[in-house]
Amino acid sequence: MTCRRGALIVLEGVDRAGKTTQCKKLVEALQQCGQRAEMLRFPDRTTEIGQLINSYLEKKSDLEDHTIHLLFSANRWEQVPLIKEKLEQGVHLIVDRYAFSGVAFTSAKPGFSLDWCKFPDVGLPKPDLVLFLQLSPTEAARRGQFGAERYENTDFQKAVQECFQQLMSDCSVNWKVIDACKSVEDLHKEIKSHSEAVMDTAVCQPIGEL
Ligand code: DGP
Ligand code: NA
Ligand code: NA
Repeated sequence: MTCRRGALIVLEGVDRAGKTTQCKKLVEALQQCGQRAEMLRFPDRTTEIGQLINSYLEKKSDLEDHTIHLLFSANRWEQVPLIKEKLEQGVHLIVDRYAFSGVAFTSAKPGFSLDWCKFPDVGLPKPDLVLFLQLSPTEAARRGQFGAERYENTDFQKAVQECFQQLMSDCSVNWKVIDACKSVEDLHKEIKSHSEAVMDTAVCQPIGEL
């Protein structure tokens, strides 16, 4: 069918929910079924903007909170031509974090409204599906120590989780909440079946905008 574009599927969640592992497994599984699928991740630390973000996350530099928010958004915008090109070629894109992390992580800081945080990402390609890997703070703690990067502490992650909850009340986004406590394989099966469902339907419609 000539109308078929690729699906844009995003995995979101607090740190250590297993997003990266699941993105990789989904891409592999789709490829094994003969589909064209590729993984993207945000922040993309390889670009010039990504290197500024990386240095901020590793606490090698300090940036003002609005400034870093806009850099994270710019880091998504700089990939938009590639995202559109791939989708139009029929490649499914599986994305490790997107604008929702952008909004949740900044609005968890004091003095930032959800609306202000959302604005820079308005107009980005809209995902056909956003899978939210839900992880309780207790289960997160069981997964061991946080690393040394900025944001990797329990109190901040709780605030981020609350911001994600607010974002999930937006019905214009196709959210699916998944219990990330499950085994890697069970989680994978659930994610794959939700993904296949949107690949069968959403991809005959034009790419939307956030
Ligand atoms: P990761 O490479 O997936 O471990 O993500 C790096 C960290 O950056 C993680 O703590 C989440 C946070 N993060 C991801 N995207 C954004 C964003 O757009 N804005 C802000 N403020 N933080 C983000
Ligand atoms: Na991290
Ligand atoms: Na990750």
